[in-house]
Amino acid sequence: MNAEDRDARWMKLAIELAGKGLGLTSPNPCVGAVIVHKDQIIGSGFHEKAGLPHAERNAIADGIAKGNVGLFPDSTLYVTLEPCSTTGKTPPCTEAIIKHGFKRVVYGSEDPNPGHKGIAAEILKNAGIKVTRGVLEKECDFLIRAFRLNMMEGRSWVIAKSAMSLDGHISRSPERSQWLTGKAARSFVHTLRSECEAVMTGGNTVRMDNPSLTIRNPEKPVSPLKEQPWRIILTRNAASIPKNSICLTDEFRDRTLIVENVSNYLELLQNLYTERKISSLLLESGGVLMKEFLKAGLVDEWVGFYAPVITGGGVDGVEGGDFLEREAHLVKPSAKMFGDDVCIRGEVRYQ
Ligand code: AOF
Ligand code: ZN
Repeated sequence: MNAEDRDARWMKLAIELAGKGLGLTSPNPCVGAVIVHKDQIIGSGFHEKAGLPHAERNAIADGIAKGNVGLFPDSTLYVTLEPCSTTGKTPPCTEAIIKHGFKRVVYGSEDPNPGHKGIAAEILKNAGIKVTRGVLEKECDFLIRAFRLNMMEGRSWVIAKSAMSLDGHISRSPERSQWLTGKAARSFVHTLRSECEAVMTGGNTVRMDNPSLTIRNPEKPVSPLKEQPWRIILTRNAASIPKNSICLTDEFRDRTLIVENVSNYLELLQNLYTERKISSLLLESGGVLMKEFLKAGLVDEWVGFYAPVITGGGVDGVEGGDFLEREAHLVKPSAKMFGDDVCIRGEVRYQ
C-alpha cells in the first residue's frame, strides 16, 4: 500500500467515527479523528455534542487513557475537518495538537466557519508539524454539507423525503394501509430523523395521517444523547390542527411547534437555524408543501422511496401544468434497496 492509500484508509475510519455524531452535534459539524503510530491506531474519537470536546481532543484523551501518550510525537493525527484554531466553547484544537508534539496532521475538509477557515495549516507548520490537507475531501465535505450551508446561508439544510408508488403517486386508496413502503424503508426514515434536528410537515398531513414523527424503530442504534427531533407543523390556521393529534398530546409534545401562515420559507429556515440550532430538517410532507419548498429552491437533498406498487391514483391539485421554473436535479444520485423498495438519494441542484 502506498502512502496515499494509507492516508485514505485511516481517513475512512475517521469518517466512519464522525458519522456517529450525525444529528447530535448541531450547531457544530460532525468530526472524527484517529491517531496512528506505525500502522496501528493508538487513539480515536469523535465530536459528540456541541460544548463537549472536539474530535481531536477526544482522540488524544483516548490515546492517553490507553497509555500511548509517549508515542504521540512519532504519530499522525487524521481528522475529517481542519482543526479549529481559536477559542469557542472549547479551547483551540491546534493548541492541543502542538502541545502533544504530533509529527504530522492530515485533514479532509477545510472548515467553512470563517473563524477557523484556512488558518490551522499555517499554525501547525510553524510549530514544525507536517500538514497534509484534502485527503478524501469529497467524502469529508459530504459529512458536513448541512454545516457548510448553515455557515454560508445561515439557514437549515432541508432533506425532502417522499414515498411513491411506481406510477408516481404519494397516496393510495383509503381502504388500504396508509403505507406504500415496507418496514425496512420506514425504519430507515427513523434513522434519517435521528440524523436531523427537526421533522417538518403540513397541517393536512397531521389531520389526515395523525403521524408521530418521532424516532421509534431506527435501523441503526441511536445515541442516548439524542433528543427527539422538533416537530414543525406548517398550517394556515393553528386552530385547524386537532387538539388530540399525537404530536400535540404524546410525551414529546413540548417538541412540537405549530407555525402559522408562513409567507417566506427562507426566513422560516433562517429562524429555525439561528433560534433553535436546527442544522438540518427532514421534510415529510404531502405534495403541496413539498412543491412550495421546491419552488422556493429550498430543497437541498432528496430521499425518494419507490414502492413496487402501481396504484393508478392521482394527487389532486399537484399534477398538471404547474411546472417548476427551475427543475430540481439530483447530483450523482445513489440507489439502494430497502426490502422491496428502492431509495434514490442525492443533493439537489436547480437548473
Ligand atoms: C474541530 N474539531 O470536532 C469540531 C470542530 O464552540 P466550539 O469551541 O465547540 O467550536 C465550534 C466550531 O469548531 C465549529 O463552528 C466548527 O468551526 C469547529 N468544529 N472543529 O477542530 C471538531 N466539531
Ligand atoms: Zn477543535
